[in-house]
Amino acid sequence: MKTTIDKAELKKQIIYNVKTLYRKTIDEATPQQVFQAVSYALKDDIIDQWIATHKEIERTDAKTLYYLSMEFLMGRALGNNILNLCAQDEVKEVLEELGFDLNTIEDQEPDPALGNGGLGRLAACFLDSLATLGYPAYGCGIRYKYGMFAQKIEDGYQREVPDDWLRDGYPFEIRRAEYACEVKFGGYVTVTKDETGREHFGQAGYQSVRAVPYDLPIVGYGNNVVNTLRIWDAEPINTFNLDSFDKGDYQKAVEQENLAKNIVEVLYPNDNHYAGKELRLKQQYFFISASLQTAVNKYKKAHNGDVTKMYEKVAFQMNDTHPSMAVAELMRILMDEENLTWEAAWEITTKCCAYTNHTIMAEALEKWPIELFSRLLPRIYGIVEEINRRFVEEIEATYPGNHEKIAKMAIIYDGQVRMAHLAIVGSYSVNGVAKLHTEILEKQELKDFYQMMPEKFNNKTNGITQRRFLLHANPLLANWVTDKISDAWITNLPEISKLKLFVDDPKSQQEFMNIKYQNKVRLAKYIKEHNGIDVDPRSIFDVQVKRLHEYKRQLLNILHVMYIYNELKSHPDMEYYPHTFIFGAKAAAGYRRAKLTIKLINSVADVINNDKSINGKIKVVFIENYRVSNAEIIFAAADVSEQISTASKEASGTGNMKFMLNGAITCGTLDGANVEILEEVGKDNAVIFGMTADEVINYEKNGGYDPMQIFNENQEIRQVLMQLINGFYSPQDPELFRDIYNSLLNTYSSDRADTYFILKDFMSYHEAHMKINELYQDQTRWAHIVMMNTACSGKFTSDRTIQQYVDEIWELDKVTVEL
Ligand code: CJB
Repeated sequence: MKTTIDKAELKKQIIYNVKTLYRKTIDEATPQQVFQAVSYALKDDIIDQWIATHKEIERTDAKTLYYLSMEFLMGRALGNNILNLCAQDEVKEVLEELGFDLNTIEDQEPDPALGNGGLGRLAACFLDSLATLGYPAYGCGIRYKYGMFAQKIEDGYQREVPDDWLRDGYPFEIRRAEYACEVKFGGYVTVTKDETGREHFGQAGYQSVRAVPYDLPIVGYGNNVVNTLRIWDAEPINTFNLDSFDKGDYQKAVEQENLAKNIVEVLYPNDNHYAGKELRLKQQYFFISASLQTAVNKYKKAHNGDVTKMYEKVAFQMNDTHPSMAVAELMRILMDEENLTWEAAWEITTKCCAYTNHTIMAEALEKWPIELFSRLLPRIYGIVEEINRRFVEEIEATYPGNHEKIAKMAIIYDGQVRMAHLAIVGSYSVNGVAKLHTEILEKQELKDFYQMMPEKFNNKTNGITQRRFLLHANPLLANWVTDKISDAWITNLPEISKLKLFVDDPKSQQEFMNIKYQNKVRLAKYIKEHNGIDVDPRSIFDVQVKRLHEYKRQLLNILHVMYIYNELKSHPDMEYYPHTFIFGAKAAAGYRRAKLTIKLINSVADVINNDKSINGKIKVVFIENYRVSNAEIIFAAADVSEQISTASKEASGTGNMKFMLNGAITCGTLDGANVEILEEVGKDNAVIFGMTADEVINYEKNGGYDPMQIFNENQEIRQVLMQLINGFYSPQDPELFRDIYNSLLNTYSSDRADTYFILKDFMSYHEAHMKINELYQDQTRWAHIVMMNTACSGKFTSDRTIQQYVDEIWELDKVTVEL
């Protein structure tokens, strides 16, 4: 792929940028300053493509997607932009000529972490695929001043540190003040009648903020297409003035100033968890109102002010229920501002909006109290009430006399607004994110909706972008793959199946394993620098990196490490290949048990890593501050991918796909997309254990199971559990892990004992590990397995996912951009 970047021009530009930004010559510049200078230089080129893309979209009046999401977990942009501009060699050489190393410069960039985990990272992968496939799209989100907190580990505990990602200025963003708009909160609804008797609604006595967009370029791979991630900042509507003091508005002016300051201050660090905070509701409405107002205005400008056919050119995808306010806000804009009737507005809304469900975890379901919702958003609440009234009528018409249906399906019920129901009713498409997940939605969680409106439901199995997670993350393997089968995989991942030709070829196996080894050396070096722990790159790197959540069962993993350690202690000659167990996870700041699990992992690491008697056969490492940038190093180095959620709980998972692509074997349950990974790679090339989703759901219906029986019957498991409360891993405070012990065994707490079936799956998990231990020692077999994983990962590109969304939901028009 040819780049548009000219080396001589780039070099001149970098030197010039260093001069004008920092009043320095290039040899005086710090790496951070060079990072900024290079980024600005590239942005200059990107902007030409950006302008050209938008001209082309306007010229062809192409249908455009607005991907509405509270989270975009972008990760660093510089390296990715360089790759997608196909300018890797040029930039590297120019920097070398100037005396800098590209990797060091890339490392200067903070990780823009405007997201928590899978949901936010999926949004980022989708943007990459949309641009690469040439589909017009905006990501719409919030420019949080502080993104996902940085994690420090102190004395084994997590401490949260603010992520000040904007401190040095972010070179890729552009403030677009001309698109600023007003967003209103509170006050009351006004109604006036016109001469025909028709009612017109408005809002008075409100507070408002000025929403100001910042645009970030999303560069497609080698195709000159540049889309936009538009994130909204909040500013006070009027600059604070003493004038208002005289008018007695002083209090209001202060409040509006504070509202603006607070709204975008920080990303809520909850993953798969609804906390019901007022400020969060404000954030939701803030970015939705701003995004929709601009989308409608843009459409009107191109269509003589007539919005009636907007659905032909615009699609709004709601990334989970967080943006589901969009349904009511679009109705408000169309009725109150565009003067459409309810019916006309409803037709447009329900042909524009689509909803993706990402979880069945009950605790993640958004249900806002009416009191809060109606006080903060009186007009929006009124609209939701009317949507609900009409929907309940429909339920009654479909199921006459069936009050249970109304109780189960109404949008407003029991003093609460159920956001998922609003999203479903207001959308023309409802999708899950993996086959199993969609099935569970249809048969269990959303069964009533599926029965009443089956045509809305569909599956879109998640995917990941191979450009960040192989091309950028693992250059050694990426080059090797290209040497073997050409670089077609970069934009057409299924091509990677051509590697199947090599999986039994000894020389190729050798090369592949050698690359894995070098990536393990790279990770070992990172661990040494960041954790001060020596790990042996010849050991099996067994990795679990993801958010910390009980359902993801990091606890199962660490309890099993404790189990193996006990075995090694009591049978020193036991046949066991050296293992390095690697964890990385952030816990939500208020999630106590998750945080205690981090402490447990670190406590176990302390004891085991310092026990000379086991000859280094086990090492345990907790990688601090797991995030997109170090994830890239970790995936490339993994031998074993731990995907061990309680079956039915993980909607899809996407880390599982990143490991697979990089040549790791999945040790997993039949959950989420693991099921499809198994389908692709075959049962000989994955290790599956544990209960099935059906079994879990059945147990749940019948009140669980009795973990005490396992505790009583299995001496080894009992020993592990006792070590949680006898000070084995916490001599200063033997009671430290009591809560974890209780969660597994005691029923007196509000939860069921062992809610996530850790003990129930324990021995099956152990067998899976023993199997892996055996497989690894047959290096020919192992090489075959991990190469098959890479070769069979074609399905899991987000390019495929996006193409399915386009074909089956959005119907976007492709654009081609010539410069
Ligand atoms: N997910 O990351 C989140 N946060 C939520 O609040 C709900 C779901 C995750 O979304 C991913 C993308 O669809 C899924 O792969 C993952 O299973 C799910 O937990």
